[in-house]
Amino acid sequence: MSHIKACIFDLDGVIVDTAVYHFKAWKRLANELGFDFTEEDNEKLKGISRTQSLELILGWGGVSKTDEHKLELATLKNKWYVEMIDEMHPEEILPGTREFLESVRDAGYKTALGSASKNSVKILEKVNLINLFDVIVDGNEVTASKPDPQVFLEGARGLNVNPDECVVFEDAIAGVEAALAAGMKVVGIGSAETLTGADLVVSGLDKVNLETLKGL
Ligand code: B16
Ligand code: MG
Repeated sequence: MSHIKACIFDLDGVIVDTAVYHFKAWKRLANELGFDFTEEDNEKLKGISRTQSLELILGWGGVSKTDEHKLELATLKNKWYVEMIDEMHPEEILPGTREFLESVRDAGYKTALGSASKNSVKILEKVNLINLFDVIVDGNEVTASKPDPQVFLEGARGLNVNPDECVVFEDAIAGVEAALAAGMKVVGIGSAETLTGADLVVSGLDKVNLETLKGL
């Protein structure tokens, strides 16, 4: 018998596909610095923080910068990224997301967001989903990025439930590792080859329902 009481959702790659906007903004930055990187490289940026992403990208370009300049570059990338997410609308919500959120809330489960992004509130407002979350924990609150479990443990704490009463929905391997380290169940969103360790892997939230939660 499942004792799940709460669902914690990653944002990018689970609720909306903002990865495409991150990619465009990072690519623009890399191009201005005189190099390029591939969509394959971009996969490695999923779920990790803005500053860690910048470090990886500068490494790929063989470019070194002072800490002050790195801050300027991250700020510039975020400005371009925010210009794009400012144009987001509810049609960009990934299939099944609103329906699943509404059904779990109607059934009495609590809901939280557990994202590395510092822009999560803006995105949830733009796609009109903010009211479906009891608690939001994101990159503004945490001091340690995924795979550290902090973001999900803070979510459980905010919801007043135990970690083992939570299931996390996550598309990035760093996020699956964070959820497992938190002692939570994990539903991977993506491919089972990549998301090893997840209790279940599906292609999207349109493939899960209340029965899925009971089976965990
Ligand atoms: P920001 P998630 C993550 O969101 C993205 O997957 C990752 O690519 C990004 O670097 C990170 O947010 C930080 O985003 O620059 O907006 O603070 O998947 O944890 O929801
Ligand atoms: Mg993600």
